[in-house]
Amino acid sequence: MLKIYGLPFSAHSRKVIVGARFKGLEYELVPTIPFKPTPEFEAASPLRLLPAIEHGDIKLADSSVIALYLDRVYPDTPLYPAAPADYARALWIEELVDGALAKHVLHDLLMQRVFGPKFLGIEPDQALIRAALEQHIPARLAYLEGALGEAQWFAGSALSYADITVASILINLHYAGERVEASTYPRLFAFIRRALAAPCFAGALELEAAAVSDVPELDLWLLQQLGLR
Ligand SMILES: N[C@@H](CCC(=O)N[C@@H](CS)C(=O)NCC(=O)O)C(=O)O
Repeated sequence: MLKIYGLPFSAHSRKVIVGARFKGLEYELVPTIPFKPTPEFEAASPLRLLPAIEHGDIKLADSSVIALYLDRVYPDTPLYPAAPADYARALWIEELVDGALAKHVLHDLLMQRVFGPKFLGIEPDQALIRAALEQHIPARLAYLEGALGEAQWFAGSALSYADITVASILINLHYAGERVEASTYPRLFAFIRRALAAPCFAGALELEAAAVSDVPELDLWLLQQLGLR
């Protein structure tokens, strides 16, 4: 069975969980706190980042690497498009989110506002929060809004890991107390709702809704909007 070291409300873990559900894989989620690593987790994720997997003899870290691996092992339920241009585009969207949006959502907002004060006793860095909200995040959201255009999905004509990646980080943006407003980002606003209605996402979010109760500081507006809370 696929073992996933992660947390339901970690954006990168969710990407792997949703992919596993799309593919109909049996999986075990091993709740893992990155700064309290177990030897098993660290053996799979030497950088101590969530998520990591064990699959038979294979141990792997990094959500994108895991996604590519699972898509090769289970090709009958593809989550990367076959056409080369669409495939490359899926990889690019993942890279953009992971390399240039995720850290601003996860570190500059969620860590400063919620996890740092709650678990590590740190004071929020207001300059970091301001730069994320005024510069980094709006620039990336505007890019994604344009990249989606009139399409339903980010890469090709079906749900792919690109969509799972974008939707997943946007969930965490909402957990941090921000909104993707229909007035500013109409396509992304509709996209989130379309993506989260997919059975693989809806099922994962139902389980996640139970886990987020442990962190009442998270803003659950989006889950409430979707009827999941
Ligand atoms: N590129 C990595 C990023 C993983 C990542 O940043 N994971 C976060 C949780 S969503 C984490 O483990 N953070 C803990 C830390 O930064 O110490 C991936 O795609 O898996």
